[in-house]
Amino acid sequence: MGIYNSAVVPYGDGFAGVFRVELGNRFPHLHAGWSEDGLDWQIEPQPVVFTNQPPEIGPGDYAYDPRVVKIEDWYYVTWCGGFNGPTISVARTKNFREFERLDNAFLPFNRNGVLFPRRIGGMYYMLSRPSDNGHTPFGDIYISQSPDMIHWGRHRLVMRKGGDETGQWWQRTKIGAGPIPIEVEDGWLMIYHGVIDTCNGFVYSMGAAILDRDEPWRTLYRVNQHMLTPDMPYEVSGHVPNVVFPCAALHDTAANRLAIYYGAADTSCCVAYAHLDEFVEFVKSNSCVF
Ligand code: BMA
Repeated sequence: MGIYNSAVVPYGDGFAGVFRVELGNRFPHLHAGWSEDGLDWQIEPQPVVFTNQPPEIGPGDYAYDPRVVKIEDWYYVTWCGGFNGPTISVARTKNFREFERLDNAFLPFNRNGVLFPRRIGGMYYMLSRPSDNGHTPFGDIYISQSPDMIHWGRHRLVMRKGGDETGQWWQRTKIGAGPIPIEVEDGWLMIYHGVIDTCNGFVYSMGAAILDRDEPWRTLYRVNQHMLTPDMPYEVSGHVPNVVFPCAALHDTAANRLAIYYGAADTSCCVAYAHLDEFVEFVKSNSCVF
């Protein structure tokens, strides 16, 4: 059993979220959840039911690693859905009770679809990682644009995984966008996961980059070391050991606060706190762009 790799947003006087829930058969589903303080969550016992389910876009039940963002009047949910293999599925809701599916954003195979919180130059933007059908070494982050949340194109490469030539072993196997990017003074703060393959399997850590505000395929800064790596007992042991997987971040610029929600060891949901300005400054002053 596990509830992990989940996404939360401010909602009403409290918070709402979409959670990856796995029971004993380990088949992942999305469940809505509610919280007054962002820490103590009531998770709906039944998975999200969509108000529409066009057969052409694949079943909605296979679903994992959700991200949630409010853009204009809607909360959009993106997740890794089953469409003859994993790709990025999309739905929208106003109340976290009724979810309307939109078309899948991309062809299979793709993972880690992460929307920007506002249009840029009139277009919606989404980060993603085209991939293959399994957990093989493959994966750089791309960005795509859409005028309507349905048709995605103008694809650009944002960041490649690290390797010997960069000295960035912690992110040498694959990288994937995490929380919804946060608009800061220097551009878009993009928190992401980076993976290394070791003799004992993959290790998932967290890093961050700053993307250009108007041309977000341009990376201005990219941290040259992991900022969170499996260390605590609940990160190094669980269903899948050695995984920290950030999927959401709440921030309060005026109060200089950042709360990063991440999955630990494919088992539980955790929160890490930072001062937003120190976090950004760390990325800027320990940067290697490649
Ligand atoms: C990734 C995704 C994540 C998971 C991670 C580690 O490819 O499947 O959901 O947390 O592997 O198992």
